[in-house]
Amino acid sequence: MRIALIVTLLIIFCTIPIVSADNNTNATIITVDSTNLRFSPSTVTITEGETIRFFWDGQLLPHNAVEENETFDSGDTASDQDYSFLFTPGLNGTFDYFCEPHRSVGMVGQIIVNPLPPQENNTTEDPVIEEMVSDDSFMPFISLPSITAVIAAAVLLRVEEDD
Ligand SMILES: [Cu+2]
Repeated sequence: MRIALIVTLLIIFCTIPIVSADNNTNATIITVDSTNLRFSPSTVTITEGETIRFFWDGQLLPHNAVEENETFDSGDTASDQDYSFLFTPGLNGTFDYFCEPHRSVGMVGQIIVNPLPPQENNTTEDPVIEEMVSDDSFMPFISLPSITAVIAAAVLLRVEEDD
């Protein structure tokens, strides 16, 4: 029965969907380039519902990122920065931002936020919807046959041992 137990555990581990890390990798990162006085990339295009992450560390000069109309503001200048801003659905357009101490030397950037594509009834054109649908179908598709297989394997092994 030890083999059946190992097989069972392996199959259970293999069928656990790996989704936990996905949420944090969705952000578009803006950092500071090697000249120390430019955002990199200085222009990004995203879709509403996505996150921008201002991230840099160990910078020679302290920086921040402030939007022209105060849509976002990373706060005080810092050599180590990790500031995220979510463009919630409905918040779209062109957002110009700058680094306060270095704006005059051209440390500015632009974020273009496209509106979400129009939602049509029951179509899977939207990648977000497609992703959710495939996630939902993933579990029943994989787990039902595998559980059946595990039970079958356990029964077969037990029968063999009894012989
Ligand atoms: Cu700066």
